[in-house]
Amino acid sequence: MDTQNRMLAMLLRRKANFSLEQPFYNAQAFFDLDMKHIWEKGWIYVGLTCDIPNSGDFFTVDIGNNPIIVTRDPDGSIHGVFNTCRHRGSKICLKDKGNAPKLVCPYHQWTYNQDGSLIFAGNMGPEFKTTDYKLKKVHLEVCGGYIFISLAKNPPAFDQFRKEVEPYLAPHDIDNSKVAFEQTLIEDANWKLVIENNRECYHCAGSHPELLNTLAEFDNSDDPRIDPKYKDLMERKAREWSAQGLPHEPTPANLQYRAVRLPFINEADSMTIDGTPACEKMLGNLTDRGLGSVRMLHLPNTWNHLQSDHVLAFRVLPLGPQKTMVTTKWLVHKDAVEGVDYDLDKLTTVWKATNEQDRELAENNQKGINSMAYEPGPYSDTIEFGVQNFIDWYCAEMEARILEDQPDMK
Ligand code: 3BY
Ligand code: FES
Ligand code: FE
Repeated sequence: MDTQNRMLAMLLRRKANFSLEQPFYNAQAFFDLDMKHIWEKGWIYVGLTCDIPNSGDFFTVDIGNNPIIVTRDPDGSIHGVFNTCRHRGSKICLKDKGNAPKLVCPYHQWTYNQDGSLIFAGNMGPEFKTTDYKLKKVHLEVCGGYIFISLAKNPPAFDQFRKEVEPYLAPHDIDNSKVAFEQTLIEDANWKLVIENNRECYHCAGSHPELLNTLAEFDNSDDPRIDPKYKDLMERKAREWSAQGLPHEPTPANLQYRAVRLPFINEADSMTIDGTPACEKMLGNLTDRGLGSVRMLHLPNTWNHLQSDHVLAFRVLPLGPQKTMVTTKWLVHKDAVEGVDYDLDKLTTVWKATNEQDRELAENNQKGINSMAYEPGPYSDTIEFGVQNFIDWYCAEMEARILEDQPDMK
């Protein structure tokens, strides 16, 4: 049986609300199918508009074997192109980020504009037409400062996500923010274990003392653990936020994405050790410090906390069946000055600690799953519904796309 059929059989016999069978988490062949059906077809969060504020700024990102360049052109537009030269295929940009007035291939110096048009190719003869050799473009969309790309020929719709989620992001004005700090962790765990771990706070009490100074463990008003004190706080904050025109109710039920604004506990304004703001200058035109955070999720690869003084943006990229890159960015207002308006230690302590703790949890999860003793185990209905939602989304995507690929199986 080929791998697609093997995976399909496992998807069809899957026990609802149980973790997946072992190969989903550790086999190269299943990882290759994830790359093909999820990562090369859907919308993937790659970076932020404030990563490339100026003309000629670029960053690069690899979606599996596909190196990509995201650039800003002199008109201010953002483009995504494959980082593969149209001459003999060399990778063009070798740096993670930078500024370059033109994209020059290091091999034979074919030279491209930010939008991928070829403007110079030496010694190619009189018949050669530069217009025949543009860099291949990827689909690119921006929502509230978040840049998403799709490598698909015909990507899924993006508009509904933008329409529902942008109003939650807009007040935090990511366009006018800057990256104060960036951290990349390479975790020895399958990307789905990294996301599963993020989708529940069952593990928070046991592992995240710093985070739990401020974060409410629940992100849903019908969570049975919610105490009356937090319910009152939610109601009071909801009134305040509505009065300011800030959306806060959860976006309509949808397995792939979600936005909601929720208050912090302990009167906290920001996810710092003591709950006081990490940055004196607030984002955008915000004036109220007590905005809790907008929790924004877009599967397969980003979750976020947008607060009054800083934004935390997380990006997950798969490197191998048991290797995942997790990049965290801490954003503050672009005019905030380090050492005056914010202190890097204060800004980053909580999530540096949390990320380390989560890395260890995901890696331990992977090690246990690799054992011959592993078998799928049950998710809690009351406290791991976020994991159930993610796994349901993943399984539905994989099933649909395998069937699309093999129409005779329908
Ligand atoms: O992203 C968060 O804030 C938390 C951490 C653990 C669960 N998740 C909802
Ligand atoms: Fe790029 Fe030759 S491969 S110029
Ligand atoms: Fe965690």
